[in-house]
Amino acid sequence: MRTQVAIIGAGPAGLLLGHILRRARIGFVILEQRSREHVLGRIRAGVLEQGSIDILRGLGLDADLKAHGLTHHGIYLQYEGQRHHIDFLELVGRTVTVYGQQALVKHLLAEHDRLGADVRFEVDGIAPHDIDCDNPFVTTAEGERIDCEFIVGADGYHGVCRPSIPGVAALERDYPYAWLGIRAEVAPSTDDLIYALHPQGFAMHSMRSLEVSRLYLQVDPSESIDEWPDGRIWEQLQTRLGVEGWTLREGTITEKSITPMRSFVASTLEYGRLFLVGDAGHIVPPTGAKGLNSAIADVALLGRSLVGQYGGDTAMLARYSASALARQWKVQQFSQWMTEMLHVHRESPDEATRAFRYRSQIGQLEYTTGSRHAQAALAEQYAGLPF
Ligand code: FAS
Ligand code: PHB
Repeated sequence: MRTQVAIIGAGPAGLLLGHILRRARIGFVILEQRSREHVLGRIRAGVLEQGSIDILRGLGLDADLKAHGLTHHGIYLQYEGQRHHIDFLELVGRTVTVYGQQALVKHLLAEHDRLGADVRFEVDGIAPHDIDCDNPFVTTAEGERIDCEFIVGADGYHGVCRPSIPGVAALERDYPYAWLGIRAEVAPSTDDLIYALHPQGFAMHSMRSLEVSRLYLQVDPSESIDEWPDGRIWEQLQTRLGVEGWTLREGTITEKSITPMRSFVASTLEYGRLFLVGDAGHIVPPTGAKGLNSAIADVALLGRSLVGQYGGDTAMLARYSASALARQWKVQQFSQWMTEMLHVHRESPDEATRAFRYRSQIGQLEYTTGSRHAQAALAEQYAGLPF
């Protein structure tokens, strides 16, 4: 088989890139190792920046988003029993939209199906070859060979593409905590998302619709979900999110899982005719709601660059990795800042250090919620830097 672009991975990055290429009449195939059901079943990100929505709207892919997305004007920062609203619309004139990654992937895939795209699931042993030549190709465990002109690694952190880049390095750090996330069949108890620092740990109240809540608790990375029966989860959420005069409604938990936290950036997002997008190239802790949005930003840039390349303008593609990484490091520092400000740091060896760290975080939150300049800086980054 021959195509122009072979996309490895059918997550949001791979599926969105396929839509951009189709509009420019550039041939592509999407190769996914997991089943369609697995890809559609993953519950992950929940917030889209305005820039991401503009990309989807420009591609005519926002029908479901318009019907089910929830526009939010800001977030709440909570500490020491106080809840402060950061009003993005008032501060920087932008909003964010709560819209689950699961719904986005479902819509992107349904559109590919409707338009007859070549998206293949349960493809084993996918391997890129000759990525530093003009005619790279991909092989599969079943012995198929797909000749192409470009290969795009949209295969996530554990994918096969990044390791195919000779000498690629990783700048990364782990965090001494993880997130326990639940999906509950209960109406949200808040209008905007609540990010709370509490002595017992971080907690967040998000949502997926006006009937479904999404909530998170900071836990130790070594903990197992079996140690967290539903009653203990709700008890901790009540403790960490509770403020006077407010009630957290509880409901049936339909999904719960623990996700470790890391920050990771590859030293390059390209090698020869192989390009990386999304989690294949970088990972952020979810505190800043940047993982999915960074993937969309990469795809918007690479998509435009490939369209330019086929139109004779080679300059954008030549700059793709440098441009995408420059934006990504701004996102990395924001995600790290939000994460370290809002989580309890138990890794410090002695109580005095832990107490100092916690009290300085309260100072950070008091400054941020008390300064219009600090709030505007948070709003500008949370609502999304320009693509
Ligand atoms: P993805 O990982 O989504 O997709 C990669 C695809 O490639 C997968 O379908 C995988 O099966 C496939 N693949 C892998 N190896 C392959 C191979 N060798 N051959 C073929 N296919 C291969 N972000 C937020 O903003 N907020 C959150 O709350 C949040 N929560 C998260 C929770 C979890 C458990 C995880 C893992 C991530 C979370 N993220 C969150 C980040 C997440 O949303 C990612 O940023 C987003 O999925 C990135 O999309 P992709 O780059 O497409 O990668
Ligand atoms: C979510 O709704 O899943 C979500 C929202 C904001 C975050 C992380 C996750 O920062």
